[in-house]
Parts: sequence; structure tokens; C-alpha cells
Amino acid sequence: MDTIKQFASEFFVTGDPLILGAQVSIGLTMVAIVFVLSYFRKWGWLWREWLTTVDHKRIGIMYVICSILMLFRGGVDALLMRTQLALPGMEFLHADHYNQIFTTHGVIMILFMAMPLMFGLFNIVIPLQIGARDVAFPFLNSLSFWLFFWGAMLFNMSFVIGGSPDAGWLAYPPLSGLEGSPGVGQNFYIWGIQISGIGSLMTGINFIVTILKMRAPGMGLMKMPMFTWSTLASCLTIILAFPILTITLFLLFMDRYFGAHFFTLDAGGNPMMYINLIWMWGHPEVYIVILPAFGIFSEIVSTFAKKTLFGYKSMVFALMSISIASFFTWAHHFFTMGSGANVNAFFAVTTMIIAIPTGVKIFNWLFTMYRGRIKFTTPMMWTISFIPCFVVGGMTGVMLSVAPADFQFHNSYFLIAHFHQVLIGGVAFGFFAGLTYWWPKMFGFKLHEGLGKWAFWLWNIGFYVCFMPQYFLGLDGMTRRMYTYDFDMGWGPLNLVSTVGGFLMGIGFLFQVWQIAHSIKFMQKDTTGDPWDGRTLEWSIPSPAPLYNFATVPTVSETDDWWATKQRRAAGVPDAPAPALEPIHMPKHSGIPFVMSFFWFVAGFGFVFDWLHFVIPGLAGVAICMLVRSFQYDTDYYIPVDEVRRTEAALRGGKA
Ligand code: HEM
Ligand SMILES: [Cu+2]
Repeated sequence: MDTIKQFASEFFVTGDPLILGAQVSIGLTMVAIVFVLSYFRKWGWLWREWLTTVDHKRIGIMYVICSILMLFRGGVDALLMRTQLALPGMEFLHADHYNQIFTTHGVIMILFMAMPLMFGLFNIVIPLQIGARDVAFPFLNSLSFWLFFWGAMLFNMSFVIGGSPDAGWLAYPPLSGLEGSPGVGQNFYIWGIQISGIGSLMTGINFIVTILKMRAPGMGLMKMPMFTWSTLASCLTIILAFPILTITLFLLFMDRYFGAHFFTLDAGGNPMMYINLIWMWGHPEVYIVILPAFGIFSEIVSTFAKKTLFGYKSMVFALMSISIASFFTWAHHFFTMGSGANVNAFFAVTTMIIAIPTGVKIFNWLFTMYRGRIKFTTPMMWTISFIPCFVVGGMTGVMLSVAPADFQFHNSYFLIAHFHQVLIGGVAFGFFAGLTYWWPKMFGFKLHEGLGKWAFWLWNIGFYVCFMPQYFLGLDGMTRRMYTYDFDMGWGPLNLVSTVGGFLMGIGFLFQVWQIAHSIKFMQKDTTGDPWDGRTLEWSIPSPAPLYNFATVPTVSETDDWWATKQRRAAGVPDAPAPALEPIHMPKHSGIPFVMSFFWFVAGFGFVFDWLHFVIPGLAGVAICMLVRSFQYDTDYYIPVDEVRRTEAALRGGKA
């Protein structure tokens, strides 16, 4: 009995009422979901239509749903921290608890919120934008999603079972080593990220091949929409950067499980090696998430200014050169390491160089808007507010890149303000803009504009109120990851202001949830398929797009091909006769990605607790799934012409 009690108290996270409350509500939510699904007999539907789907549009929607949930969790973490810091000497969170929260907040926001939101948009938009019927490898795509999903589940489980990681979002050793973190939290970190990271790597490969090989005839590389270009740049960065992460985490795993000494202070190891490696992935990683945001802004600017994007070629050049340059700046994260003036000078200069292509893009967007008839829709407002925000965030980044000055800024609130300015004002605003912009394509109705504008203003005002004071706190000496501070430091007032701003953004998030709920219920169906008067191919088909996307594959002749088609039609030029319908080749659904990823989760869980009786069945399950899949030959089918004709007639209101 006592051993069971002992085991349970170590296995389950126990603690203050706050945690207990959260755990109880997680439990109740799960029971409620199971109940609703059973009551409405939806299990079969869930399995057939969603869990086994290989349709890129549905996979995209599942990514988006998960990332919104993760935004909620990461946001709650953020507000807990801001509450603790609101006043000097606050006793809301303990030091240990604060450490866990900034760690999970950072990991969740970057890896389980920003990345899946981005992958969701890739999935929803890219095939439609290049005139393809799906991604190059639909089965792999589904596997990527489920690996992300189960990896995220494993990571989030540490909240209830075993204990959360607490060594910061990049888990520097020796703190993250066995001696610094003897608990299982760091194991959850390693395996949660490892499993989902392999999914990310596969997504990168999938979209590179899709973009390079599956474009509609006539769409040369220099005729691709800018979001497609930015996706290509981001995915190239993924396939070069993510293997570094995989290896680094693997080495950390070796250190923790087998007493290897890669990153220890003794026996020939060196913790600084980890810090170099993790930033060789970590710096490109921030460009992986920002490049697609640049693509989204480009699409939106030209749509709502009703003009061709200014400087198309320079935009492509800028995207590509940023993706290359991002691999040569990593040491700017530790100028204080002591590698000497020459090394620091190199990394300072490479960092500053990135400002050049970024500036080129800013001017391109401004010139696109110049003399345009701008429509102030919500996506456009996110875009317009992004520009000054990113310029200031970028400038403070250049300040940080001045190596001698960084000895002052390093690990202070100045840094916290800088990276949130580019991550919120750039990445988050970009993905919000993209979500609002492509929402009608996903679901066939627009999001409510009024509520969206409330969310927009709350996020924007909240952002400046929250983060501007932090620059000054940083200059005043307040360091990051500090759970409390003394009254005498004089940091109280600015911290209080900052917390108020944090909550304004929280209210902004509630408005977004309200906006989605309201729109699902009340917004009218968009029957045009082209509610924004768009320019690229995705707007040429009905919304939501039919399973096969394009009844006949379009032929492209211009950069903004759909816009050109509309111009021609307006001028009375008849469309070229549509080619005859042909049976459409489609991939079959499969349950293997879901099951196989679940087995990875089981194995990961076993690794976390060092329980071979989970590891072995888990890995065996993975191997069996691979075997089964390699003997499946019947993986595709054809949609007959009749069915395509019927679907098209129904979607286009009778005129086939
Ligand atoms: C509602 C908006 C947000 C607020 C109020 C907020 C607040 C905070 C706070 C208080 C910290 C801890 C600072 C410290 O004690 O060192 C932090 C850290 C961090 N945040 Fe946020 N955050 C927000 C959104 C985001 C977003 C959108 C991202 C990424 C896409 C992000 C990424 C990070 C990262 C990577 C860290 C560092 C964690 C670490 O030190 O290991 N945050 N944030
Ligand atoms: Cu960096």
C-alpha cells in the first residue's frame, strides 16, 4: 500500500489549488468530449472523416485547431507569469513553479503554437495556390500531423504526470542534465520535441517536393505566388535546421540516460557545445516561422491595395537570402560566452546584414500600398500594424547585435521585449492575418469583421502596453527568468503596466474565440469562392474547396493568374474552353499514421519514465505499422467523371 502511495505521489503532479483546479478541469473536459462523442454517436465519423484523412485541407484544419488550443495554454502560462511579476515581492507563484511556466510557455508558443499554425496554413493554402490536388505525399503529411499531435500531447502531459520541465525553452545543460534536473520533466521535453520535430522535418520535405513538382502547367518558379515562395524558403530552412535539433536532443538524451559526457563539465564534455548546437537550429527556427508570415503579408498587401506586389524579384531574393543568412548568425545569442573579439565581430556583422533584405521587403510592402485603393479589412489591418511593429522590433534586434552593447542587454528584459516584438508583432500577427484571410476558403464563410477589429485593437494596444515598458526595465537591470524582485529596485510601476497590457492581449484572444464562435453561427455563406476579390488560384474555385480541389487542372500564364483571368473576363475576352473532365486520381484514407504516431507516444512515454515495458511495445508497434504499410498496394482510387460533374454542378449552383 505504502509503495503505491509513494509511487502515486511521485507519478502525479500534486501541489497548490491552482494546479489542482487546472488538472480537474482538464479531466472534466476530456470526460465531456468522450460523452458528447458517444452521445451523438460521432466516434465513427471522427475516425473516418478526420483521424484517418489524408486530405491536406482537413489536416490543415486540425493543425489550426490544435494551435489555437496551444495558444490558449501558452497564453495562460504568460498571464500567470505576468500576474506574479505585477507587484514587487508577489507570492502568487513559487520560484520552482515560475521556472516550469516560462519553460512550457516558451516551448509551447514556438513549437506547439507557431509551428502548427504555420503548417496549418501551408496545408490549407499551398496546394490550392499552385493548382495541385493535394501535397506530394499525402500519407506522409498525415503522419507529420499525428507525430506533431502525439508529441505535443506527451509534452503537455508533464503538467499532470511526472512534472514539467523547468530548464528554459532551450534546456541548456548542465541545468538540463541529470544532475541539474533529476526529475522526468526534462525527459518529457526531449521526447515531446523529438517526436513532433520528426514530423516537422517530414513536412518540410513534403512541401518542398509539392512546390517544386506539382505546380500547375505554366506556373514557372518566377510566377509563383509570394506565399508559396515564402513556404519554400521556410521549408528549405526546416530541412537544413531540424536535423541539428534531432541530433542535439539525441546527444542530450545520451547524456541523461547513459551517462555520456557530451555536454557535462567533466570527462571531456562541454556545455557550450550544446549551446552552439541548439542555436544552430534555434536561430534558423525563428526564421522558419517568420518567413511564411512575410509571404502572408505580401499576399494581403497586394490583394487589399489592389495592386501587383511591388518588387517581386527582390522579394524572392530577400526571402532566399534571409533563409541562407539565418544559418550564420547563431552565436549572437551568446556573445558573452567569451569566444573573443573576432568571432563576435563575425556574428555581429552577419546579424546586421539580415537587416538589409528585411528592409527591402518593408519598402516593397510600402510601395505596394503607395497610391493603392486600400481596403481596411481585418487581415489588412493586421498587416499594416505589423510594419511599424516589426521595424522597431528589428531595430532593437540590431541594437542587440552590437556585440559590446550586448554585454549589457544580454538576458535582460530588453531581450524579452525584443523577441516578443518580432514574435507577436511579426509571427503571431502574420498568422492571425493569414487565418482571417484564408478562413473563407477553409469554411465557406468569412469571420465577423467587427469582432475581429476588437481583437485587433486589443492585441495591438495590449502589445505596446505590455512590452514597451520591458525595454526600460531591461535597461534598468531587470533580468529575464526572474520570479520576483524587491520593492527597492523600483521596477514595480513599469511591471504593473506591463501586466495590464498582457491582460489586454488576453481579452483580445477572447474576442478571437468569440469571433470564431459567432461567425460559425451567424455568418452568411460565401457563394462566390472569392470574397476578397483575390489574385491567386485558390480564389478561382468554390469554398470550401471540393475534395479534389480543381475539376480540371488550370493552366497558368501570369503571376497573379486569377486576377488576370478576371481582367480578361471583364474586358469581354471569352475563357479558353475548359478541357474535358477526366477521372481524378486520389489517395485513400489510412489509419496507420494515427496508430503509428500513437505508438511513438507510447514509446516516448516509456523513455520518459525509463520503463522498458512501454518502450518495447511502443517501438514494436511503430515497426509493425511500417511493415503493414509497406505491403499495402491498394492506396489510391479514381473519382469518376460523373461524380466530379455532379459535385461541380452542386458547388457552382447549377452551371457546371
Ligand atoms: C500574450 C502574449 C505574451 C505574453 C504576455 C508573454 C509573456 C512572457 C513572459 C512573462 C515570459 C517570461 C520572461 C521571463 O521571466 O524570463 C516569456 C518568455 C518567453 N516567451 Fe512569451 N509571452 C507572450 C507571447 C509569446 C509568443 C506569441 C511567443 C512565441 C511565438 C512567446 C515566446 C516566448 C519565449 C521563447 C520565452 C522564453 C522562455 C524562456 O525563457 O525559456 N511568447 N513570455
Ligand atoms: Cu538568433
